[in-house]
Amino acid sequence: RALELDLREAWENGQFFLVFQPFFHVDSRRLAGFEALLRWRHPTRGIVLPSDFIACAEETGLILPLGAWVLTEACRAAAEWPADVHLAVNLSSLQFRSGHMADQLRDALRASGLPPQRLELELTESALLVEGTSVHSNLAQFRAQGIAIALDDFGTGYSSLSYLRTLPIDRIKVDRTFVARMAQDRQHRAIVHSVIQLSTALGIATTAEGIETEEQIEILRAEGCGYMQGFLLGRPMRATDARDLAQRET
Ligand code: G
Ligand code: G
Ligand code: NA
Ligand code: MN
Repeated sequence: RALELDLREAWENGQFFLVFQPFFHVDSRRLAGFEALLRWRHPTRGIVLPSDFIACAEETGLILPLGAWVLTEACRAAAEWPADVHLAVNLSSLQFRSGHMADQLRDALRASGLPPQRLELELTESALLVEGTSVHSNLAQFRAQGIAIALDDFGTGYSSLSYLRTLPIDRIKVDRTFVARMAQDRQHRAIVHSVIQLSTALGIATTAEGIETEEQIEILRAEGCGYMQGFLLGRPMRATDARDLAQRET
């Protein structure tokens, strides 16, 4: 059956849910927040990951109501966490192009009571680079409300380092392909080093993705990376487990 039909049915039958993967301060190893990640419980295929359905959801336009639902649900969950635990939500560039982003953000924050200072929006390079100034003015408006903007999967796209200076961002997430190889490969380590150096000089926070070994944590500490995320530290978990972890850790 066509994925498109399956997706429509999934939306109508409430088969989507969120999991939350924690991220931590490198220095103290304290919990800093959670990233909301979308999952689809398919009736026969089991749990389906975003890489297998986000593109289709974008093509069919489903990403707009689905994205609004993600924002609402994630903010509702985060409102139960201690006040210093932040929430990161992934956004598709299509959600920006819809022109409804500002309204959706306002509604999700208002309905949940989550302060905007605890919300961060994750965008990929392609979303930030291709779109031009309307996205940038949107982001500036969100940042003025206290919402943070993160550049996801950094290093996998085409953006130049000098471009970082002009982007309205608060955080860079160093893609896990670099983190995975930095302990063994000098060139990957050099890239991680340079990104952290430049980001820090520009006042941009850094999060390293895909931490799987203690050795990687040691390298990140030596390089001055601020935040880290990965299976070694915490897998994506259900909202109730995230809440328990947040209350235990803070
Ligand atoms: O755990 P994982 O396979 O879920 O996530 C892979 C990627 O899928 C994320 O980095 C992100 O780019 C994308 N993703 C996850 N959840 C969402 C979501 O709610 N909305 C959008 N647009 N993308 C998501
Ligand atoms: O694209 P984005 O980086 O936002 O999504 C995170 C994706 O990376 C999710 O699919 C998540 O399950 C996965 N992920 C998170 N931590 C790790 C890790 O330590 N190792 C690996 N291999 N994947 C991870
Ligand atoms: Na992300
Ligand atoms: Mn990422």
